[in-house]
Amino acid sequence: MAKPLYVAQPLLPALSDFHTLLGEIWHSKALTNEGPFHQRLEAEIGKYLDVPTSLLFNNGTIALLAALKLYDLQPGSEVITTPLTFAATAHSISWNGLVPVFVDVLPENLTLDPKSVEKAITNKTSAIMAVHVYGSVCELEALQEIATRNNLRLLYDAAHAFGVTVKGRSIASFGDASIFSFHATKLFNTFEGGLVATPKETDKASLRCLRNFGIKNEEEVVSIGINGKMNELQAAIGLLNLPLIEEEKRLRSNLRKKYNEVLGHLPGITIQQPQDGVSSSEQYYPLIIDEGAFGRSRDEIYGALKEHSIFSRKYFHPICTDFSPYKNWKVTSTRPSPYVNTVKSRVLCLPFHSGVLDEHFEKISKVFVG
Ligand code: T4K
Repeated sequence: MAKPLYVAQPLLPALSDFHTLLGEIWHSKALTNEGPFHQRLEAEIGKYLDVPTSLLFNNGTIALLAALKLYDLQPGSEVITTPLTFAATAHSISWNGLVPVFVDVLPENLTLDPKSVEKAITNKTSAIMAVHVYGSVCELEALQEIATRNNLRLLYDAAHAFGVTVKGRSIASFGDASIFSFHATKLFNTFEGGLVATPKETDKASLRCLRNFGIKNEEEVVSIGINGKMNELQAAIGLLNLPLIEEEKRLRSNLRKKYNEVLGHLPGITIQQPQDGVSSSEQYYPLIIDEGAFGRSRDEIYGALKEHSIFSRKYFHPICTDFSPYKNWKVTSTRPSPYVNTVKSRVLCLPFHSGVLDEHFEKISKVFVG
């Protein structure tokens, strides 16, 4: 049996470098609560993302929870989001006592469809939570215009979009807040980790407080916070991984070109399209497989790859409205039938990382072109 190839492979620093930092942790005995590595990593990422507020969290889901909490949205109010995402997006809304309202995605880039968003707005809507799914950037201007006109908060789940720029501007500077994930499967990982970035310096104190149980000082607890702190082991990995991501991105970008050359012209296969002025996050390599035009279904390709021990993933199928907590909830769309219900059985993410070797690439190509 061949060694398995997975959809993701975590970036890891040299073990000896990690040992050195472990030695410093053992020496200082600072394990958590904004220790020295945490402070250094937070400062470095703040610079990298080029935003005034950029706070580390222990994972992306807690970062989502805290970001939503920041705005004191009316309990029970509605937050418009996409069903084509990881469960954490919808769950973070529900855990805040808010109601996720699902709307359709655009066929061009699978992000939230602004016209469907508009259609879903009611007098109970308090926010929009859009997702830069697979690193494809949402319709930033249209969503901001809708949010401003309707007095709604606009948050971006940017778990797949770390380091993306739009015409030179950091993705983290759009909307009210952007949330990143530094999970093991992400381009930049801290084993588990996350971050909330906002374009406002004034958010920093409240978010910091929310991250630390709502504690303002030794005698005052001023908000219903959570334990969202990243520990020193995670921060040490982050400090060592951050300088490695440009090389990993370069290798992934080469792999993307190779995949595109083989798959980009096949009838019935749609590859992720570059967006004007947008730098790639190099997070995922999603495909849309139209069985009618290609001759084989997404599930057949998934199975054929598996026979070679190549584990692609059907992210994000099932979609949120297939999960039991949101089962059969409505998906608002301007189309007669939501596009998301068609595309969910067509999307497939291929292994996309520097561990995909020529021999893997040959096998994957053969599965598609025979
Ligand atoms: N918003 C969005 C849009 C997200 O996609 C996510 C997370 C979040 C929010 C929440 O952020 P976090 O709270 O997770 O920071 C994975 C990840 O667990 C999850 O972080 C990610 N999105 C989601 C898309 O994928 P699974 O269930 O697919 O992971 P798993 O364990 O099957 O991993 C996939 C493959 O990666 C494995 O087959 C092998 C490889 N792998 C994985 C891990 C965990 C490794 O080689 N080493 C590892 O340690 O969810």
